[in-house]
Amino acid sequence: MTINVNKILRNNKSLLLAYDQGLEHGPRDLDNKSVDPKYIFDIALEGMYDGIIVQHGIAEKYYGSYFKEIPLIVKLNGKTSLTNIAPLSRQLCSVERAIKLGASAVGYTVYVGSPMEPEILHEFSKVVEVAHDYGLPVIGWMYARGPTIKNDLDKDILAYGARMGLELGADFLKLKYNHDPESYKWVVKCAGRSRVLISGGDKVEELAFLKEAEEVMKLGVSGMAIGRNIWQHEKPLALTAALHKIIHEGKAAQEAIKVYEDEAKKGK
Ligand code: FBP
Repeated sequence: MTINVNKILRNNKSLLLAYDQGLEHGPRDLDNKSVDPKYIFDIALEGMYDGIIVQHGIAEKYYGSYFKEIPLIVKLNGKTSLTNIAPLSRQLCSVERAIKLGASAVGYTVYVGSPMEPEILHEFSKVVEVAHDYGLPVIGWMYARGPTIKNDLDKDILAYGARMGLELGADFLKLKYNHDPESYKWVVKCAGRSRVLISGGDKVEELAFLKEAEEVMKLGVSGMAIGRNIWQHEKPLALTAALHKIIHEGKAAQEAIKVYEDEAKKGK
């Protein structure tokens, strides 16, 4: 079985732009610019992202103009932040529909430790089976959440999530970073041949963000899948150029910040 992971990799590394927060968090994450999906697709195109992650509805209405120009990753499940039920994100789009929309990969959130875990693992395994039948890679958002999870950044919990993803067949694992490089090496090791992509989180200051990118790349991860830190930034393309330096060219954050400053001066 050949899985076309290279569609969202460049030289074995990947920088993906996530834009499913409108569903997951609601419009509170968005402003007058980022509320328009076209603004995000343009960042992905001009910023030469290795893929853009959206829900099926956004893909259907906006991806047409960018078809084949940016690899599309359709997030198959999702939920809002309005309910207070056990962590569960049901599948809302089939693999077949994602393929019709032009997807190069599909994504699915697994709530590691949720009371609904049996259903989640069952659904995720089906997604992997169907996607792999079509040669489509699967990205598992392995996010620990539920009453037994005291700290979702605990190294053993992160490592468990990474291992679950490997065992269940995910090709990429979108994992949070705990800012502890020593312990994170074990997390990456537990992921085995599933490639680790680091999640972004709330927007932070540029240099801190670039230093984090440099730190994680040294730990053997394959890249980052981020959203708010880019499209909430006033110079998203300048920051993207700096990130490419680190992720695709292996440069240090200090060098990348100069790229950011130069590009920002040009108004990008
Ligand atoms: P950010 O870089 O903006 O954090 O996006 C990454 C992401 O995984 C999104 O794909 C998703 O919408 C969001 O984070 C979910 O975050 P959480 O479940 O932690 O609120």
